[in-house]
Parts: sequence; structure tokens; C-alpha cells
Amino acid sequence: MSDLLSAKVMRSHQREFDCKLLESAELVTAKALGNLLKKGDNIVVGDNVLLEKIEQTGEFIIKELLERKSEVFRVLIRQSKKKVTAANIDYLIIICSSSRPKYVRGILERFLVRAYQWGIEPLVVFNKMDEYTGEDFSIEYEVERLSGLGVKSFEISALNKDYEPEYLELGLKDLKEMIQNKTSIFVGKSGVGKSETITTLSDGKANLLTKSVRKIGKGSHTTTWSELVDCEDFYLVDSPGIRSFSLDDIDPDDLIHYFPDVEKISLRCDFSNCTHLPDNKGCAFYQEYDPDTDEGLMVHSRLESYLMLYDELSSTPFWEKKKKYRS
Ligand SMILES: Nc1nc2c(ncn2[C@@H]2O[C@H](COP(=O)(O)OP(=O)(O)OP(=O)(O)O)[C@@H](O)[C@H]2O)c(=O)[nH]1
Ligand SMILES: [Mg+2]
Ligand SMILES: [Zn+2]
Repeated sequence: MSDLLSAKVMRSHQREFDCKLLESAELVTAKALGNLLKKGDNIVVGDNVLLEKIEQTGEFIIKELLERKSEVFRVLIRQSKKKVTAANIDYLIIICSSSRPKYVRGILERFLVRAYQWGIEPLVVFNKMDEYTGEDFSIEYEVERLSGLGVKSFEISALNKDYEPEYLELGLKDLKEMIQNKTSIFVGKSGVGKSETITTLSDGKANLLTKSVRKIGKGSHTTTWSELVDCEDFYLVDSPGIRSFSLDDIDPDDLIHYFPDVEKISLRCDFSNCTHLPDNKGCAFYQEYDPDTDEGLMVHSRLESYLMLYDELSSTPFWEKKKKYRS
């Protein structure tokens, strides 16, 4: 048997994968053997694999899927298993628009839940700053709120590379520096500028991969739903696979673990079954944080997001969903 080659999965089709050989940076198409696919999760973009080259035919076969350091996934409640859409992601880049479409804090909060669930560090990008007026929301308040969670925010204009941050310290250059040698996945509402930002960050390289893969790859590429954009010094994913903002695959009782700041305070409530409503006795949120102070306001606004999502997830009890899907 010939030596195995280390490679990274750049695009996935049904059973064929465009892989980049790590040593030569050459792009090749590789097949996965049936038993590898059946054993566990599918092979997804970002996966690190070992390939064997069949000398007679020149074909590449994926022999081994290497351990993942992170996974982007949803839970398939019916089958009680995870559906992974990307692997080995370092940053979840949540793009918000500062003009149109309007900034919606609720969407940001949902993606933060995913970041904590997946164990991937979130970075928040306020794009379209060239059109920011301050009428719809205060970016300074949002940034302060995020920094209270330990989340970094960047202020950019994907269309105008020379835009300098006015309200924040961090801009496009800082974002680019941050993602060097890392793999980042972009999420956000349609129209916020994910593709535009990827194009800007990649300095036009975003299109190179598509062209070269088309040349090498076989058959139609219309089934492609996710790809890793090779920017030489870093990788970016613009994934249509996670466009849904719904969190309904999360057990409401697990939700608090994905609000680490809320969870920390809730441990100080007098009763372990405290529901953190204003008339609850001994609730740490009302005893310790006055909403009339700056800090209190932020704590209560995070609590509000948590309670709203908890209600939403509880409206169809998790076990009901499970039963419904099972029958
Ligand atoms: N003024 C301004 N417009 C921008 C900026 N970034 C993106 N746009 C425009 O906003 C529109 C949407 O940008 P896209 O990059 O396609 O948005 P997207 O998030 O990829 O949207 P989907 O692919 O639908 O999810 C395009 O017309 C962009 O040119 C910006 O910084 N400033
Ligand atoms: Mg797009
Ligand atoms: Zn409480």
C-alpha cells in the first residue's frame, strides 16, 4: 500500500469530496468508501482526512477521517443524533447589518447560543457601517453588551475597505489579523453582507478555488451546498446549511448552558428551580442587579433573551417533539 496523504475537505458532494493535499496544495477529487460513511457522521467541509492514491487509475480514496476539534451541527431529534455540516471551525463570525436589513438583536442572540453549544468562539461583525446612522440602534450599547460577555466586535464596511472604525477600536484590518491561520464560518441574516465580506477578506481569492475545482472535479457541481474558501493564509465558509435561526433542536433545559453569563448568576438564586421572574423569592437577578444601572440593564436584557428563547423552546415540549417524530 502506498503512503497515505494528508488532506483537507474543501467541498462535499454526495460521495465525492474536493480535497486539498496539505503538502502540495493540489486540489483533487476523492471518493469515500461506503463503510467510512456509514460508520458515523458524514464527511464535511473542514474535515482532515488521509487519502490513498490508486496508482493504476490515479483515483483518490478517503481512507481515514481524523478527529475533529469542533463541529457545526444540529440535532436530529427523530434519530437522536447530530447532523454535522462543518468541522474544525475556529470562529463563528456573526455578521450584522448596521443599516438595511435592520439590526435584530434576537438573531445575534440565537447565533451566540450556537457558538456556546458548539464550543466555537463567536466574533461579531457590524457591517455596512458606511450607512450607519444611529437611528435604529446604538452600536456602542451593543458592543458594550457583547464585551461584557467577552465577545469581540468589529466595525467594517465590506464595500469600502478604507472605512475606519468610529465607535470601536476594531475594524477590517483587525478582523483580518484575527482570522489568520484559522478557519471561520460566516452566519447572519440574508443580505447583511456575508458574501461581500468574504470577497473583501479574500482579496478576490474567493473565486479562484471555484475555477480550479471546476476544472478538476467531475460531473455537476449543483449539489454543492458548502465550501471552504481557500484564502491561502486562512479559510472561510459561507454556509447555506445553517441559515435557519430556529433553535428547536435544543432541549429547553440545556439552554441555560448556552447562556454562560445567565447560568453563572442563576446558581446564586435561593431555589434551584427558580424561574427568574420578578415576583420570585430569592432570585439573584432581582436581588443583585438593578435594571436602572448600566450593568443591571445588560444583565436583565440577557436574562430577557434567555427567558424568551426558553419559552419558545418549551412551547412544544422537547419530549413531545421526540414522541411525535418517533411515531
Ligand atoms: N452599503 C453597503 N452595502 C453593502 C456592504 N456589504 C454588502 N453590501 C451590499 O448588501 C447586499 C447583500 O450583500 P451579500 O454579501 O450578498 O449578503 P449575504 O449576507 O451574503 O446575503 P445571502 O447570501 O442572501 O445570505 C449586496 O448588494 C452588497 O453589495 C457594505 O459594507 N456597505
Ligand atoms: Mg451570500
Ligand atoms: Zn432566579
